Amino acid sequence: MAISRTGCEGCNDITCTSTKEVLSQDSAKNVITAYDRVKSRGMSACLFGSSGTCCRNCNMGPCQIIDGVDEMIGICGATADTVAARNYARTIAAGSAAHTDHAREMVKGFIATAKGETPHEIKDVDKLMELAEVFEVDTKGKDKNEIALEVGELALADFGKQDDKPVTMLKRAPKKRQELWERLGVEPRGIDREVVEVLHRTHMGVDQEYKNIMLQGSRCAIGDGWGSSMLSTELTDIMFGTPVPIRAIVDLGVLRTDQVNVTVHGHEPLLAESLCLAAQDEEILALAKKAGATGINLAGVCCTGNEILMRRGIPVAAGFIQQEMALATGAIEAMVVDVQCIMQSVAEVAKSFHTDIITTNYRAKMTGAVHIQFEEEDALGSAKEILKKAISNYKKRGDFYIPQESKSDVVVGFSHETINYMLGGRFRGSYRPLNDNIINGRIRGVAAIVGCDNFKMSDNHHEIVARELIKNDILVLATGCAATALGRVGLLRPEAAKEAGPGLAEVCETVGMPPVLHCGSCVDNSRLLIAATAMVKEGGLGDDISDLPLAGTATSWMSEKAVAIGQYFVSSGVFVIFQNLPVTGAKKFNKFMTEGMEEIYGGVWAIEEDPLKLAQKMIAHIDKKRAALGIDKKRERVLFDMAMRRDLGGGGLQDVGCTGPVK
Ligand code: SF4
Ligand code: MSK
Repeated sequence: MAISRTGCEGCNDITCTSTKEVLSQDSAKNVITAYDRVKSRGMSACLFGSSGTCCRNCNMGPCQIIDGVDEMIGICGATADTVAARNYARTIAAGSAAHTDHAREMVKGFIATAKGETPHEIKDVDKLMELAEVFEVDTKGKDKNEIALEVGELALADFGKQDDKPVTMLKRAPKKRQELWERLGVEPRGIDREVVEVLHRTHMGVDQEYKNIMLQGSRCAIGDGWGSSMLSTELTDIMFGTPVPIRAIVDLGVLRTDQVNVTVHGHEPLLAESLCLAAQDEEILALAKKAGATGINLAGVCCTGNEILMRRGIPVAAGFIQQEMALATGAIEAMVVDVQCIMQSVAEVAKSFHTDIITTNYRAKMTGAVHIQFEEEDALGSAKEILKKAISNYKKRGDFYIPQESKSDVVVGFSHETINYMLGGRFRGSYRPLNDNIINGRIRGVAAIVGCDNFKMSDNHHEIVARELIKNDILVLATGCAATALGRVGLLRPEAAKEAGPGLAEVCETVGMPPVLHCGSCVDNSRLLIAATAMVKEGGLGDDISDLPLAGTATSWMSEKAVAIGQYFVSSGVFVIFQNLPVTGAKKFNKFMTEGMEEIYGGVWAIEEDPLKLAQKMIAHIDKKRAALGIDKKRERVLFDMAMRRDLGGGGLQDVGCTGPVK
């Protein structure tokens, strides 16, 4: 049966203006999107799959388990709790594997850069020195490339380490947390090893005790968050520069009528950074002009977009949920993709236009796409070849529609170092003022909104959650496609402070920062672990991450990576709430995940489908932590006097290098 094209009729789940505008154009009339596929299915998702109790781990099944019904356990006797835990741990392993393989590429690119084999360079020497200390590299008498090479090789070794000592980056966690992990036996030993062990232990007939399975699930997730993801973020920063606040624009209106539009989609910034360099190359610009364009307009999609948005102010055209809409404009000459979150449907949508989908990574090919392998040792050459292909399409552009008005100003680039500096003031650079503002109640707590979009839900859930949080004086840190979604609705502008509660608004206005801080791509959630650790180390808010008035959500999660991220936050002591999780079909396992985890880690999972109630549960958790710290009675407002303003205002946006007029 053909999928019916609903376009934007009955788009009651779409609130995004640019999406609606593009889908209602004649030029997009043949485009079938994920929204159409969701509607055409006409049936709800499989109950066993969505509640976690479908097992196909051996060929006696697949077995659909109904908890409490004797004849509905697995053929092998596996119970609902075992099956749901095994599936959950496998989801964590898959998400961790995606981050890990991404991180490995970044470490290898870092090593190649240290050896002078790429067009990039070691930019952030301070951060390199910090990492050298973590890896105990003797830096005396060595230049930055020699140090980087040693750090890179030691980092790479942590992926395949075979001894039983913890991976190196774990020592960055609060002391008490490290001791807890050691007691529980969940310190990751080798980053790859933990993924392999999850797959082994969840194979038919191995680990059949849900709590024990989840110990390994946590170990694998910790290896992701504190290991591979953190390595990826840090080495990427050292190579391409640690982000500082920068002005930019997001949404489909960033596409240009007069330029060759090239979107970069996926996750690994090595290719995107090379494209940024190649787009300024004289030969390439001359070719673009010869084709009748005034230049090359690079724009991001998903997290590759977030990487170059944060570091270079390159606009982001679309998050995950708008990848098909970007193509449906008919204005894109090439969508260049690497790995993760690239929907196979983009190749089909592109067929209606002159657009090439260009795959660039041997690990991620797609029927209907053109493949141009990105060669790290000839990064600029590969990038130029890709841009030449895009330029050759420019003259073929047919009817197109760019929603010109749909572009939102954003200020992005809030790395942990920036937050430290901005809130710490001109001379100090510390988390003291943030902690003090939490203690005195101006800021009630901190919340992370991370992760994906999901076509099964209305597209405004991130916004509902964020508005409720900031209204209640909770500072929001956002990453990934959630951050893009919040940018589209104007919450990444300093002016959005008007919508915050009085205490948070006062802090934001004094510093000149938005109430929602864009902290990077989905792999950059490790920045939030570092920020939380810095808050603990600063003092006054307990002695572990689990003591902080902190909560996290991946509202509208889609990817397995989101579950891995959630689990590394829970295992680090954070309350994490999703709109749904595949645990509800297994009673004991569900209770363990949503209650029992707290006894072990101080962090716990929660589930709430309604986005407003979800935000309110985050606030309730933050208040619970405030009460435990004894700072719940101090929420009466303390107004800034001039001295306090001077003290805090010294580290404002301009001081950290927030540059450039909004284009
Ligand atoms: Fe069924 Fe057990 Fe095989 Fe899973 S492992 S498919 S529950 S028999
Ligand atoms: S791209 S993992 S949809 S955040 Fe990182 Fe976005 Fe989620 Fe992919």
